Amino acid sequence: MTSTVNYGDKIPNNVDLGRDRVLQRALEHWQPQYMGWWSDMGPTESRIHDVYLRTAISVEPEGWAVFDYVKMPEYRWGILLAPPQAGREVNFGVNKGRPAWNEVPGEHRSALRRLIVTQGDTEPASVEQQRMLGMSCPSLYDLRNIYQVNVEEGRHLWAMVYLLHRYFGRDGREEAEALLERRSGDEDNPRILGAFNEPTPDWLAFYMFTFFTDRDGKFQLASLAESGFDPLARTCRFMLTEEAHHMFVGDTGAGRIVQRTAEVMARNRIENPDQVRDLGVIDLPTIQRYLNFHYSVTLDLFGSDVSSNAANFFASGLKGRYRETALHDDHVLTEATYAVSEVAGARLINREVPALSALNERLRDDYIGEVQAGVDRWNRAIERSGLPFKLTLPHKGFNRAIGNFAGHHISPDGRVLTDDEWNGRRREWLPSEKDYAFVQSLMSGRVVELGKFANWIAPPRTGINNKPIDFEYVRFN
Ligand code: BYC
Repeated sequence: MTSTVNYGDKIPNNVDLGRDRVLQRALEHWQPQYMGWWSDMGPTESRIHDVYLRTAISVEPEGWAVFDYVKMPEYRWGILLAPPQAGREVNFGVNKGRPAWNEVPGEHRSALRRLIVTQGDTEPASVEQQRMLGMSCPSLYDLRNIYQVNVEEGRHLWAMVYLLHRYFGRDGREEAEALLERRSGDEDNPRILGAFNEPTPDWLAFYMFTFFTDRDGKFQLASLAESGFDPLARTCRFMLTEEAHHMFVGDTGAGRIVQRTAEVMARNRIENPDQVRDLGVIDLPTIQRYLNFHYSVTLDLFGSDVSSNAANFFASGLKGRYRETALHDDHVLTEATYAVSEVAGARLINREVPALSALNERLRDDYIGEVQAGVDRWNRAIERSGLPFKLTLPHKGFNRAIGNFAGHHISPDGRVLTDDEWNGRRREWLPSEKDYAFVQSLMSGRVVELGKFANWIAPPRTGINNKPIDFEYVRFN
């Protein structure tokens, strides 16, 4: 394993792929299928654009990327693992203290494969969800960013497919093929997790998705980066370095929309959403409804509050907690408890359960802390404009389909509602067809003049890789 990536090979890699001819041939067989999937399901009408993209050339924390114009189908999707750490051990669960595994432990094979497949499935799903958005981009800068996110999600699929091919033999190869066959939103063969079957119909949805849902990616990858199965840990460690940019895109993208709306409202001294819409920007209540939707479907991605799967993943050393090794406890958790919320009649109550069974909930709580900080940043833009509006995260039971709140209606402020109360008010809280139609009416074509931005979004503070904001980030040829 080297830190520099071998770009001489058909499949760029730092895992010495050429030494294992059988594996190399299997992956080279999968490669054209992947290219077929990219051609069918990747960004529309983008084949001949030259896009100013970063490509990983090493896995060192400093200077791992080069920036250059690339046609996306020619992007060098590679297999990149962070360097091994000498003497690494399993750091949690019943196997704590044993050497980390470099091969799949037989008794954990199917659980591990399930985790890798679930992670892998989200990557192509997000590309499918976003494939139409290039046609309505608000600027060349934003277009380049979505394409960067898309090619890197493709690389993350490669990362999981490498693990499946290298460590799981024939069923791993079958799973790798199935990853290219499922389709986001398909009735017969959908993606595995709920949020990845929801449409991403416009750029506000895209930015909310990259802010909320990519951040689930961060927390899940960080937990898998603690895995006692070392190849998975090393793969996820490098994926996390790429993921940071995706969340930056969401955080700043949604932030720029909020900023633009707040500026227009303040300048024109208006607060009524209809008047705000008339000025061609997205009113704050609509932004709040999008936030409510993306936050709640993303909370579902953490799984059930009380989960024997999660307990098994942890006890067997396959999936840790967020920043497991930095936590100060026994890392075994057989004695500890954790509070989970549940619905008891018309009330919400807290119940202490064994901490091992509540690991999904704990990860969800860690995640909530971080998204709150992002929403606070957006609110500062509203405050700066002197407006009395505040974006808020709804209660974590709001609009949930997985876990203790599934089957109940919880208001954004955390009250248990009857069906009638919910049906009477859900349009206030979740985007309606009308909201989507309005947002999409603002995004009917793409804005591609150098340095120009659509009316509904503020320009970014700086460009990419120290380039100016009016740089030609995409050439259409
Ligand atoms: N929708 O005990 P349960 C990312 C299933 S995002 C549908 O509740 P468990 C990215 C569950 O699969 C990060 N089904 O949960 C972001 C299980 O089914 P099986 C992706 C759901 O197993 C943006 C059953 O319900 N990575 O990277 O403890 C762009 C009972 O399971 C859902 C991972 O998720 C749902 N929301 O935990 C691009 C990490 N939730 O197995 C990329 C790997 C649960 O009985 N996955 N179910 O058929 C995991 O760690 C776990 O599978 C989960 C679920 C946390 C997802």
